[in-house]
Amino acid sequence: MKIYLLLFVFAIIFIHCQSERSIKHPNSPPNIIFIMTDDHSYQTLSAYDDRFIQTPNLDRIAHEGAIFRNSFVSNSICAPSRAVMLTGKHSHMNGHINNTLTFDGSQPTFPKYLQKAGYQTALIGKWHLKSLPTGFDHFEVLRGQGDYYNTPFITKDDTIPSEGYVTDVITNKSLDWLTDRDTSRPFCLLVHHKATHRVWMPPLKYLDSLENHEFDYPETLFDNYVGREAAAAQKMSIDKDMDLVYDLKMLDEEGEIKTKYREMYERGRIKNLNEEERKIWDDHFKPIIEEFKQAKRAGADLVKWKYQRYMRDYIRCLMSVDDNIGRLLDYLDQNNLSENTLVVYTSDQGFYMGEHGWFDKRFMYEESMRTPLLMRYPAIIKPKSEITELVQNIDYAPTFLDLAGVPIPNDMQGLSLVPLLKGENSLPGRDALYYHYYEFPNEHMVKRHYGIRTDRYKLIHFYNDIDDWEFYDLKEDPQEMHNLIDDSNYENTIDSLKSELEKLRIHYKDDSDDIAEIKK
Ligand code: SGN
Ligand code: CA
Repeated sequence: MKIYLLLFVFAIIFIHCQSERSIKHPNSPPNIIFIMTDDHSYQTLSAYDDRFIQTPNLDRIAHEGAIFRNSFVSNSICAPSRAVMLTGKHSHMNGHINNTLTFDGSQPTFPKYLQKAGYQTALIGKWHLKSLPTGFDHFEVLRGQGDYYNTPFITKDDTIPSEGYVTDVITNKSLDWLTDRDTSRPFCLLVHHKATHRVWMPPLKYLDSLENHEFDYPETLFDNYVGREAAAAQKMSIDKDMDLVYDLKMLDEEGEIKTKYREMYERGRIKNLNEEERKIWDDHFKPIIEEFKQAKRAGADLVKWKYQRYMRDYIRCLMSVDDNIGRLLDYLDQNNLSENTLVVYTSDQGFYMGEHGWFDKRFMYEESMRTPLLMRYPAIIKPKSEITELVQNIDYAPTFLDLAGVPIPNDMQGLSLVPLLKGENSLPGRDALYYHYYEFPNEHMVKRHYGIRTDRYKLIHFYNDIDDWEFYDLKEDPQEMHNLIDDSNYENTIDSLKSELEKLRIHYKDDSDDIAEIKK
């Protein structure tokens, strides 16, 4: 009897140690699922802001893990942001400063380091870096921006067609890869969605959703850009640059609504819909087009109408993103993978939902410099963790390597966020963020600029064809409407920020010629 009792006690101790180990000190490196959307604003993720949409599945990642309240990018544009995440280095160091370049895939990236450490690596979805992906055992990527419907995928050997709505297809492919993987090794899977990129083509099943819903207007929808020269010069306004046909789908049969991008929408964007899909699409938009033609809106009325249409399509795309993230999370639960998998959710940058009258991104202003960031990894992250330190997309690569037990290379410029995930509330070596945007002249005409953001202030220098400084006190002016660069009350603060900015440029080794030129 005694021996049975002893065995029972040992068994209890053994089970306890095992569960301790698998929860607190996992003895195998975690799997990583890195989900990224394109142009998803934190304003439309309900864990951040629930004015516009409920995103229960995304919120689940935040509730079961951590939400980063101050998460930013270093260059708010797609391909550069992706290059930063892959390399852990600012744009000037990895060379991919704008969307027009071809990524140098021979350089080290986190998937390559993980691969060397024994991880299986895969990438499904948007890539946008032009050269073929390197560092992945498996990839299926969209051509350039890809399309919303029936879009082809590039694989190692071929280009293959797909059927259906892109967010569903990317998720299906991701689940297939997870199912077929080698279960004896850890994995790192990048699920990179096309949604919610322009031109915001919703899935058919959500076409009618929210049709009668009126979204609240942002306070700055009719911004006049006083004191902000670069903001006044952009071409990304809902009023002037959002195309009625291309962006808002007002393609009338009679051809009376003539716009700059009518052809591009007709022969480009909706060309991929099959006959059946096209019928549902047209049936939905026809009455809206008729009403629009009858109403003859103009001025502020028209801007408001455009805003509502834009929001509806954008949110509908997002509803499908949220559903599909739910499918992925359910798969992890059903396959016993949730405990030992780091799930990361982010976007390649933020987006304007009508703030300052805009769509698109690029500027160092809050809506586009910020990006959503959620992480779940039950082994070390307590549920409902709120992380308020300043973090940036340069930090993802070192974080993944750190969690995988791979030494962080000295030339990576980001910091591991693991201490924050474990509940520490400071990130040594991080007092401020550095930002640098280069894509000018180009679509949307956002001028080149670089700057510094602390937890309270922001200083921006627009250069190249202008030389204009902007300074914001984010506590007093969170919407960045008042450029206080000439306000004598802030003279000392601005001076010290200028010198901090210089230090950051030296620290991150950014001595780009353009900046030097304008400073002479
Ligand atoms: C396309 C879009 C732009 C967008 C860029 C960059 N035009 O060129 O509106 O700013 O992508 O977006 S579109 O007519 O092709 O939709 S990014 O997210 O890829 O950087
Ligand atoms: Ca983007």
